[in-house]
Amino acid sequence: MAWSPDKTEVKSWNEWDTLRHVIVGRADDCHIPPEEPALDAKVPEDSDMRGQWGRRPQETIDRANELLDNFADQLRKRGVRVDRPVSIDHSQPVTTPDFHTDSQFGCMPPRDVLLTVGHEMLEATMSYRCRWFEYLNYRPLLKQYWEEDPRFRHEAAPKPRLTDADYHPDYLSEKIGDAQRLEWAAEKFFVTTEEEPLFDAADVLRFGKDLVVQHGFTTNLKGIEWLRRHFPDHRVHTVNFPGDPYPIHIDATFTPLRPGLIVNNPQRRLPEEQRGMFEKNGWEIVDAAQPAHNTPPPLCYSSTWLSMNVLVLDPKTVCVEKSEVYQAEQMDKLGMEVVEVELRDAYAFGGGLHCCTADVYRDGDCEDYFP
Ligand code: ABU
Repeated sequence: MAWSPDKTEVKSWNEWDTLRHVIVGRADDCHIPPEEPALDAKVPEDSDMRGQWGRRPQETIDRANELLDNFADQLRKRGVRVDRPVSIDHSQPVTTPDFHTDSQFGCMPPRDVLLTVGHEMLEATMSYRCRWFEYLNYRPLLKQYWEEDPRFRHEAAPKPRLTDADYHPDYLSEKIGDAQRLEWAAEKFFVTTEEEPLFDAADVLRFGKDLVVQHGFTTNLKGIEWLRRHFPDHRVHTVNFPGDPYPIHIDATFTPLRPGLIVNNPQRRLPEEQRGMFEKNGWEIVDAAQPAHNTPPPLCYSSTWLSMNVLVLDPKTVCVEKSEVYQAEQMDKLGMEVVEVELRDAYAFGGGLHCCTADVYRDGDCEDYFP
């Protein structure tokens, strides 16, 4: 049955079928959390964020919200239904029997927390202590979907304990250097240990029957095994991108645009031995264009490669950040219609156009693209 804006239905099997319903995050009450092992390992060593924490300046929150609201309106004008999270109080500390942190993070990148696979939305375990309760920002929406869609499966992965045993102490040093980080990445030695299953939803890409999952800082092998057991009708593939000294989240690294076409970060190429399933099935993997910026904006966790963190609206249309002119030009050459969206001043709140959204409904069914 065709999608109707008057009826709530959760369904999305891949990253590119026509998008009908989406969640767009908010910058409300976003905090820079205090130091903690998994977060510190991701903050670049020369970053302006080192050593400071607290609520983000109000003018930056207002500006990010203005951009996120405009993006939501742009999507609505194109006929997409847009929902927004309800911010909890992120200044509240989190104390469990196993850890304490003095503040939380925010509700800007829903893609990190929520994984939609078919009729299911799965709350990820997360691996940062400051993000342990982040799912609560989305609970009012998930409650509504559950009440309105009888087929909707609301699932939550087991909450991790996040004791010190979850983190390799080698990553706690302030100065590690990129050479050492790259050596560790090549050895698949990341900040998170194999103490318990850990994953962020943004480490997972959906290709119908296949889920492609990055093993890195935020997702460990037990997390991938957990996903494999949780989705027994899927094939779950582990991938690595050894060129990335700070490997979190696959969506500024490997971006499928439509069946048969992926753009790959040229500094984080998929190793030859992991390309088999794509090559055998005639998929093209092309190098992404260079970012338009040499540095991320102030107080930003992410790299300049948010340039390729795009949101595909359908197999011929893609949202690209407005200042990312080289990425837009490449998308055009690849036959995509480009929708420009201004978002750079919201990057610091947790990412780009893919990060700041989570799929609720896309047309299409669960296809096998890699038979
Ligand atoms: N959340 C995506 C960030 C990835 C990157 O910093 O390149």
